[in-house]
Amino acid sequence: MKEEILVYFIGTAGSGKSTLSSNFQDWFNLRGLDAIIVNLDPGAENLPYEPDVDIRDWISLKEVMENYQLGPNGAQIACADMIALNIEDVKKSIESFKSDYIVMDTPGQLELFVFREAGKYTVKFLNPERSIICYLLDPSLAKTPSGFVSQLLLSITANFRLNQPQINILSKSDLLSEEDLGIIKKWSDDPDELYGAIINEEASVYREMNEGILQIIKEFGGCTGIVPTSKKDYFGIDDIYTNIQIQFKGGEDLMKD
Ligand SMILES: Nc1nc2c(ncn2[C@@H]2O[C@H](COP(=O)(O)OP(=O)(O)OP(=O)(O)O)[C@@H](O)[C@H]2O)c(=O)[nH]1
Ligand SMILES: [Mg+2]
Repeated sequence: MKEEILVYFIGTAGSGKSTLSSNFQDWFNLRGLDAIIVNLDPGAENLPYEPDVDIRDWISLKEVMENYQLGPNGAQIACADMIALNIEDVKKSIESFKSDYIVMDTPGQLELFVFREAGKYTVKFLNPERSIICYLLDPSLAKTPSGFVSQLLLSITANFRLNQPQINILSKSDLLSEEDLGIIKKWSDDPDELYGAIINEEASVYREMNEGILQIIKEFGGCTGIVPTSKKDYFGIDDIYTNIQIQFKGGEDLMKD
């Protein structure tokens, strides 16, 4: 494979993966950089972009529902597993573009990609040396201390499963008030602030559990450096780009090539 970088957008359903994937590609193209988008969601109905490589060319959620007499959830699981069966063709198709950046838009339900073997297999098969995970935290789930911590734990789980460099992103940040955004930033900069907020929110019987969980978040860096993004004015995409450059190019800027 060419020395490309694969950027996987992962997050809970509706967290903004497809929109950010699309804006990410546009941002690159506006700067004269090359980026293609791969849609890995067999159940996607209305994508905000035209995929360059599309898993729906190989797998159809509707057909799987009909052929195997499955409901939508069972069919999603079967489809997620089928991605692994078609990954060789997907790889060939990606390679044919010879692109520098490959944006990977993953299925709506996080667990399909993170918990099932097919997701891990996909990352390993395509290019594990040149892959980075962008984990999207949904602001509607991250506004309370316990909601924020739950999102960080999911992010750490994704990191544990996929074992790739990872950036935490606070998507749709335009939906947060200045005050809420400030509070979330404070929590993400200082685990002790987060601990204080959690203790205030939850009954003290959970104190030990809270301490244990916060310790995990501290140890695995789950809290640090969350990048806010928004679909408005490509907000935050330059920060994602800088993080990726630091990871793979030691900070060297592709745009200066
Ligand atoms: N205000 C605002 N809305 C956003 C932003 N990004 C996405 N949305 C909206 O959030 C909804 C879900 O966005 P998607 O990009 O489809 O999210 P997704 O994670 O791909 O969703 P699934 O694949 O269905 O899980 C859509 O209505 C988007 O328009 C944002 O930055 N700001
Ligand atoms: Mg999507």
